[in-house]
Amino acid sequence: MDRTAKIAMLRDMLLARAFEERAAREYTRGNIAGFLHLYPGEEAVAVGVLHAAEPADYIVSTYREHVHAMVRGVPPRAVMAELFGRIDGCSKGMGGSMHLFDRERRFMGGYAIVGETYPVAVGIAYTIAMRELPEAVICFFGDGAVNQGTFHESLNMAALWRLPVLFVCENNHYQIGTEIHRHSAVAEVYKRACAHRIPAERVNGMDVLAVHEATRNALARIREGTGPQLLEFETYRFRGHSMADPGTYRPRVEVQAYEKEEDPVTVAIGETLPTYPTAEQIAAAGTDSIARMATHMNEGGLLEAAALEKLQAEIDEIVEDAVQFASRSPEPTLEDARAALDCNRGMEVLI
Ligand SMILES: Cc1ncc(C[n+]2csc(CCOP(=O)(O)OP(=O)(O)O)c2C)c(N)n1
Ligand SMILES: [Mg+2]
Repeated sequence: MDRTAKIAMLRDMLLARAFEERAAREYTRGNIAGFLHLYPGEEAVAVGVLHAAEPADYIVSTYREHVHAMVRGVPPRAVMAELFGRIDGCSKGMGGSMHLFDRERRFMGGYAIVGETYPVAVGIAYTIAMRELPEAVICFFGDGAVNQGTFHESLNMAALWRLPVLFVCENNHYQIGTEIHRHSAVAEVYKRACAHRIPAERVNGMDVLAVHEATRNALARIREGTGPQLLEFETYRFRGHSMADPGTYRPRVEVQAYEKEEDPVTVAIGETLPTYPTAEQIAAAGTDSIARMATHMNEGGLLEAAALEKLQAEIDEIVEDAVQFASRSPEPTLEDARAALDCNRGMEVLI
């Protein structure tokens, strides 16, 4: 992978972190209503996967999807305006945080129901297979979503019909407050795929280069016509499940160990954090996936510290601009809502 491609990935990870931390602030200021599920800590997964995808591929994601949408090319302005519930949002302000959508970029949603993404992905993949196109569907889901019936129904169909789906598990080890060993009899998600004869692999989701490499290989196999693949990325979210969640069920030493990639015992001995980490503490944390990539670039002579600072400053401006844009955008009217209800009139397809 060349320097430009690596810088593009690092840039998207920095944007992801800055955007989400700002969204948290706007939520506490009352500018964003409803649920808000943030992505800090997990950036390497969305960035590594989506940088390996082609523009013709389709993406189906969960309610923790702001970063997936932006990496796919949805402008930060359109994402922030959607979080604010404004007409210039990518779903015209009527979807909100959990329902981002952009047909042009083949970003087929944001879904709030756990386990909802699989059947949608399988449906799209079925159409691709019928048309014999060289496209694929990337279907994101969490570790908690693998216990839904739709997981097995969809994997079975996808395997049986050799559909071009890449199933991507973002295993952050928690289903809200329930740790994976308390919600799953088989805690290694990738092992479940063998029940449906789907090749699967577990990868370090904190290493963006490893995520990218695994995804590129899996997509290449899918395009050869071998049928679906599953990748499990082990990752961790630094914040609570949503903004409504103080995250008190996770031992502080565990959170800190993931952020700093430190030995939990050492962290426990020297435990210093008096409360759940703040955004500033998270940002100042040690070698998380972003710092890991930045170090890789720096040590490889690909990006100097000054260039990184400049990149960070550019990103801060983009995020500020997105917030200003969202603040200026009007709320949708009743007429807008009516027009949205009618948007598919005349496009019905009879089978
Ligand atoms: C069918 C259904 N049941 C319950 C919920 C409530 N719920 C929202 S998120 C969530 C946890 C899902 O955890 P996971 O799949 O691991 O994703 P993560 O939030 O960790 O990214 C639950 C149970 C829901 N949205 N849909
Ligand atoms: Mg989870």
